[in-house]
Amino acid sequence: MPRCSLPRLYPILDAGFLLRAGLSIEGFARELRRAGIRFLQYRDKEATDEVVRERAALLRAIFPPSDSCLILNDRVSLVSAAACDGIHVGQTDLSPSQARANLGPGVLIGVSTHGEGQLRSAADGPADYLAIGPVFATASKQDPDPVVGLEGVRAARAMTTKPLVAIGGITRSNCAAVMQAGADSVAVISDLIPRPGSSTRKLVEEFHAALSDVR
Ligand code: TZP
Ligand code: MG
Repeated sequence: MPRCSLPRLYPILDAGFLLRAGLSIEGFARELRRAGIRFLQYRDKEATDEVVRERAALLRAIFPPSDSCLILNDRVSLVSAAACDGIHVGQTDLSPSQARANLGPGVLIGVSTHGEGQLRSAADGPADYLAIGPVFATASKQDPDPVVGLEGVRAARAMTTKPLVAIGGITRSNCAAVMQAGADSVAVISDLIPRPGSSTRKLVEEFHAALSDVR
């Protein structure tokens, strides 16, 4: 059994997104930690395996296994070397079954799905949580699938009892509606990025306030 359980707010640190915005990976990670985050996905589409290992080591130092969970995106082969607690795979990565076979029972496995067919097959597999999205339009993913809307979240909820993560265009304003539609957790990239007048810490607090009213 994986030791990590899913929080309501599931931040994703997207290295490419941060660097394009002129922000430091370390600075953003430290700010998330100061805001109380203890469960983080590290997503890095463009970096080499070597750079991913280095950045994962930095994140692991900020989010140590003693109190935090670090989930790696895509790269099943790096989970052990990067000392991560889990892996998040997409439809074009290794399957959850292959990931489970390679990584064993203690590693948390999440899988992205983009509609009913994908969700149904993932629901029968060994993933610990299922992600559904994009719920709303997103600029954070290249070539995103069509949006599934709140209706897609409701349909996904009806198809599985596994923990359900909603992703794509989720903000402080719409996260409560997404949870009410049946999500257990909301995964967020852009609405946690600091901007003039709002630090990541404040954004996390606002998410928590919005999520505390739900169910
Ligand atoms: N998968 C589906 S949408 C998405 C991913 C990785 C991007 C989510 O980013 P944002 O900025 O929270 O919309
Ligand atoms: Mg992927």
